[in-house]
Amino acid sequence: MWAAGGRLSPMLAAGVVSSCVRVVRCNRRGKLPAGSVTLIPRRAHRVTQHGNTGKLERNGEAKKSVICLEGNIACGKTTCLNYFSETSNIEVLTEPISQWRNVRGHNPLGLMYQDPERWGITLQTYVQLTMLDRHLSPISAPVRMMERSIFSAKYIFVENLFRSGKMPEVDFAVLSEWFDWITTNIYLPVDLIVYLQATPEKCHERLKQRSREEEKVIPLEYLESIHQLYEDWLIKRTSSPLPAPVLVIPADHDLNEMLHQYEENRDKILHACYL
Ligand code: TTP
Ligand code: MG
Repeated sequence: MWAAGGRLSPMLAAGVVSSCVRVVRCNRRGKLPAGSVTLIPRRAHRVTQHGNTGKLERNGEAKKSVICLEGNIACGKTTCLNYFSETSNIEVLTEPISQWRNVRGHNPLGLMYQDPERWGITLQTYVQLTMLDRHLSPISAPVRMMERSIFSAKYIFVENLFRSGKMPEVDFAVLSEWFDWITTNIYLPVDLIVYLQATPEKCHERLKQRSREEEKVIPLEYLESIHQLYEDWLIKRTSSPLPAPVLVIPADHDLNEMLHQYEENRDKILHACYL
């Protein structure tokens, strides 16, 4: 499932220089600390090579399952996460969107929607960092459910900006280099992808209802492109590699029916984690 890495220096492989590996941590309010990085205590999160893949991973943690919740903008990911957050033994991680709207007083999300050619790289670089931070943060329950992943940020949003001619080739190349380095050298396990499959029309309707300021400029065509990329990735499987098996849940239904579906799929979701 994962490409073998094996690019570590002998010293890193032996864990000798593990204290040099820094991981940016969120503070309690979920914000990246301004101007600083925190060194994860060596004993708690020593970085070693993963036995099968040769990638960097934290050790000292029992095997935990990671589920990534995927789907178009406003398809209902947060609602689904909120539902499962009431289940014991599941840790829920919502998307770091507040960080994308406010990094040291700047709003890269808003800037990107105003001028994607200029600010797409800025937003997507920061999305990639914050998603990596999410993937690497210590897991506090046997099962983690997280909103999106570093994979969809790249395979869907970066890809969409590039394909639609809104991201210069050089920006795409630099982001791709970063992404490839991260996924080659760092072990980011995902056990299951839950795909909330909604029509672009339904997402557009929900988007207008919730009325997030930055998103008021999003036309239906944008959601159609994102939808197509998701379908190619998770259903047709013709585009980017899949990091995990996929469970598809139709997501056009009203809230009550969606909650019912989540309940019906509860075992599949939890069981699939132990595959
Ligand atoms: P979503 O990840 O779709 O989150 P959401 O809360 O809107 O979805 P849901 O209602 O299903 O919970 O997107 C948040 C915003 O961030 C949206 O405007 C799309 C944008 N975005 C990017 O521009 N680039 C990215 O890489 C990602 C992940 C999101
Ligand atoms: Mg959300």
